[in-house]
Amino acid sequence: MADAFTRDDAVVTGKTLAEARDELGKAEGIVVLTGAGVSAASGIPTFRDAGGLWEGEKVEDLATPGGFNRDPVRVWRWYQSRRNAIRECQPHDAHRAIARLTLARPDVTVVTQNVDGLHQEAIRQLAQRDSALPPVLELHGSILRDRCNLCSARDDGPSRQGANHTAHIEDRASLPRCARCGGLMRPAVVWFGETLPHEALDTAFERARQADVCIVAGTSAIVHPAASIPMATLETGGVIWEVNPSNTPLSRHAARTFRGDAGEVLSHLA
Ligand code: BV8
Ligand code: ZN
Repeated sequence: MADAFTRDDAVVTGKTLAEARDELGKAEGIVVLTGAGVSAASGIPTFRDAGGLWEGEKVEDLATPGGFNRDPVRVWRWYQSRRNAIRECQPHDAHRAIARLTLARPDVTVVTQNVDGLHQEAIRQLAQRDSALPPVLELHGSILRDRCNLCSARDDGPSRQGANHTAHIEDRASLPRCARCGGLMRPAVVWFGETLPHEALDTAFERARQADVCIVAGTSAIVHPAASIPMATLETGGVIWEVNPSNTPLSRHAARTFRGDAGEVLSHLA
């Protein structure tokens, strides 16, 4: 058992981890809601931390339909550089711990705001041969897939490689077009002001209402409706556990707070 590892204002000790693991063993229904912090160790920058993806950028230029309509070349180049970087990344301890948990327990639901596909990759890598893979609810879509901005036709491309628009996007002429309607293709992610995939969102809230524990790992918890999901667990008598080196708007609702790295903490919990 690891000794205490300290982060800033709080100490996560072996004792609290053992108690928490014990409580998790008794829990019925667990939801794990993740954000960019669980992929940080895989080398994918978060959005709002120092040096993050949005540093020096304006969100409305890069992650809104208006930004895309105004300058699709700029948006595509930003997403393409993220997609190319993500292709080189592997799941890390946090993804693996969550994969172990959901592979071991059918009552564990993985809900992510991340678009990097690393939870699914960790599950694929750890699952027994030809066993059914537990689903990951992707609330904000996937950067590895494209869809048509007009008719929503999808281009899933080979899974990890992502859609095949690897041709470098120089100008409007090189923008990927829909084979069906000729409209502009776009990354299959959810931008601000766009609704989330209904089925994933409804299932996430339903599982959260049924869960005894909602573990919230690696998210600043300011984007809604994702950040409201843990509250559904609280409102139906469950508890929230937060895994994050920093404070978030959910911290005051958390029954257990692990001020540490998601990989370290979750590896001890799962
Ligand atoms: C919606 C695109 C209905 C994909 C993203 C006014 C007008 C319109 C809408 C709104 C409005 N006011 C509010 C809204 C709702 C809006 C919203 O919530 N805005 C907020 C910012 C105020 N939400 C929406 O628009 C959503 N849609 O509501 O539809 C609707 C329709 C029409 C009109 C109104 C409503 C759509 C939300 C999805 C937006 N898309 N990105 C992409 O490019 O990736 S959101 C973006 O933020 C990312 O997708 C990411 O998933 C999300 C959350 O970020 P985090 O993952 O939390 O990352 P962050 O960097 O913030 O934090 C990292 C955390 O990790 C930190 O806490 C850090 O401490 C921690 N950490 C770091 N290292 C570690 C760690 N933790 C553990 N271990 C470590 N090692
Ligand atoms: Zn189309």
